[in-house]
Amino acid sequence: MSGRFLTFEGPEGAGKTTQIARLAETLPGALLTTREPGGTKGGEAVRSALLNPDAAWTPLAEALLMNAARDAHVQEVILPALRAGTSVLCDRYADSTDAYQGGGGGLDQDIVDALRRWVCPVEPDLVLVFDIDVKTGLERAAARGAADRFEAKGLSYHEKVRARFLRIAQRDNAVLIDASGSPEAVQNRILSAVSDRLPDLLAAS
Ligand code: Z5A
Repeated sequence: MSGRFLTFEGPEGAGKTTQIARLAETLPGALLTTREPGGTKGGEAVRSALLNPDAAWTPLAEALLMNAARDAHVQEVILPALRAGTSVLCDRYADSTDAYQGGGGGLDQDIVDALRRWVCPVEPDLVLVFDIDVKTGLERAAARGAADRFEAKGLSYHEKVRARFLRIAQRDNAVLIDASGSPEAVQNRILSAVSDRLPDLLAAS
């Protein structure tokens, strides 16, 4: 596998989507940007079901659905791209299941870990974990329109999600990105982290 795999993680409204677009414009070489849940036709259908504010899913059902979508995404999109030498910038991946269903929803860690072993044959080269004060993130997301099912969960749920992301950021393949301040300031922090951890990606042609 020769492409690099970068994932963007963090709480709601942290600015991941904005920053993926900016990084994709900056990086040389073959690149694919994608997202979870989603990234395939089936995955996007699962996404609609999961975000529907009228639906009620338990944390276990959420984790199963997220991983059903992820399996298709990994097999149909991520692995073929990496094998072809294309780097992948992915808006959320398995660490979101850990943070939301595990941290926020209280799902047993053994289940989260087992699903990851079954569904994820590839782990990211770099996980950019965005960190933002929960209220600020939710305000940013709310400014865009009606709340989806995850945005509508309470403040304490989102605080637990953030706490789990802070733990994930301590892993060797992860780096914590302060997502406060202007989009330009956040972009500079990301470029600095990528240049530090994956200098070959910035040099690729
Ligand atoms: N989920 C899960 O539970 N388990 C899983 O395994 C996976 C996902 C894979 C996906 O919804 C939901 O699925 C997600 C977790 C769950 N829900 N939550 N919570 P989504 O894709 O709609 O949610 P999201 O990933 O959090 O996306 P988001 O709300 O769009 O946030 P974002 O991508 O981090 O932020 P953004 O779209 O770039 O920016 C949000 C707004 O803030 C927008 O108006 C921007 O213009 C603005 N913005 C961006 N940067 C800044 C700065 N620096 N300053 C001020 N304003 C800014």
